[in-house]
Amino acid sequence: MAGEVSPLPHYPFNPKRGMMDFKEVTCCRICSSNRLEKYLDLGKVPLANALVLPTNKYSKVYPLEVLLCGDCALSQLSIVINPEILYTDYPYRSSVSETFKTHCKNLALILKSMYQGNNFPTVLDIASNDNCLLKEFGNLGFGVLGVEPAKNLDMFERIDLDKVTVDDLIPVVNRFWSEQTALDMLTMNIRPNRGRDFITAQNILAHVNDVYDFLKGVKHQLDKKGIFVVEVPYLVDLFTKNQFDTIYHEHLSYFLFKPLKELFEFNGLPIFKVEHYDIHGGSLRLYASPCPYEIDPSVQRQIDFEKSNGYFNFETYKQFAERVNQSRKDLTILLKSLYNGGQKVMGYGASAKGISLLNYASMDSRYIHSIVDETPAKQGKLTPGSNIPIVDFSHFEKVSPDYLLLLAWNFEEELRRKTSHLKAKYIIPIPDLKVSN
Ligand code: DWN
Repeated sequence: MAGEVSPLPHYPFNPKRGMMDFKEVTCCRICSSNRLEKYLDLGKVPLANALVLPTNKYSKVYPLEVLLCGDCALSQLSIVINPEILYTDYPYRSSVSETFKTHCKNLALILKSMYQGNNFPTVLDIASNDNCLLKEFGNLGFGVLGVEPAKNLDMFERIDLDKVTVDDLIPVVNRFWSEQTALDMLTMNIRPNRGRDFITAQNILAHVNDVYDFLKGVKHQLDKKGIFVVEVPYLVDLFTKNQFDTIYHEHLSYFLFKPLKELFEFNGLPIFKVEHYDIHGGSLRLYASPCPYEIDPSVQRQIDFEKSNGYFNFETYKQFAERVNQSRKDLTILLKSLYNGGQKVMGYGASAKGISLLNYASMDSRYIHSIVDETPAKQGKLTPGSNIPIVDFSHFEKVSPDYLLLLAWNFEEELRRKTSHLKAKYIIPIPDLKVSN
């Protein structure tokens, strides 16, 4: 029933250490295998989005290790951080990036073209953040609803499941997505009679520990002919473009397509089409439905691609780990040499990946003067671990850096366009460290 139903799995209480804020992974979250083998260890680092105040620079650190399942080839972290800690006070805002907003507009147009009904289509967006995607659906006449757990996103009306007040703003159920949340929404009649035509989930599935519970929730809310559209970062891009900075505690899983196909089929949501997009460094978009839509050739093509490129061979993972360790050293050497040469370096984009990268390379405010980020919720705070000040755009003029380290390299074009008036050189850390004008 509605109310404060915690979606959290049990986090063992240890009286000597207080309530545990994480738990160990003992089996694969997709196939339950215990054949988990570590292939990457990035040490103990703080939570990437746990920004700190100048008055309290302490950041708790946690192990960051990636394990490969010997049965289904899912890559996954060795621990799960309590999601209440990660997402209740969440600084990330999707809409800061024009690139991502355009990506969302294109997705909404594609789904509108796929809709075959004869009235207004409805869409539920899971982890709707600041409604970056839902606004695009709303502009196209969709009936929209979000589900978002963060308590510090105050751009939209929230639905308190104890007293539903759906108004013409974008209504958002302020809860973690789970089967229980989906059932509570049914109890409160927050579901069109015929179920939702679309459910979207961008960059959330990799953050979820109990993916079976997540998909059961989708089944409760999706129409029998509805389409579930999921976007996830793709492990092949992570490896081929050396995007090791995207490995941090929010990302519990690093997906190949094959384990996802098996997971969705087991849960009665077979994937009938898969596409690749460059957004966020490289993502897969999956189209799934309980309805037996014709299976697009892209599905088998993706499986064949992963097999023929060695992603079911442990050697591939060992080679990636060697490349990561070299990349960390290269960045440290460059930033230290610039520091010793009296050069002033600023970061651009206090992204979770960028904060992680600086911690892997043990870089702090000695080497990086400050980081510009245009997310108001991040400004005035310090990066966890490295304790680098996060400042607003005006600081580029005030500081006049010699170098700009693009920590949001996935938006390189957008960042370059906005700073072309500066005289600084650019440091692009990923896929391979390079300095350019
Ligand atoms: O999966 C996730 C992705 C989708 O978003 C989450 N776990 C957390 C987050 O990861 P991230 O922080 O690495 O994402 P971004 O979108 O690469 O972060 C970009 C950062 O740069 C944001 O803090 C916004 C900032 N930014 C800016 O200040 N000016 C970005 C652009 C494009 C700009 O023009």
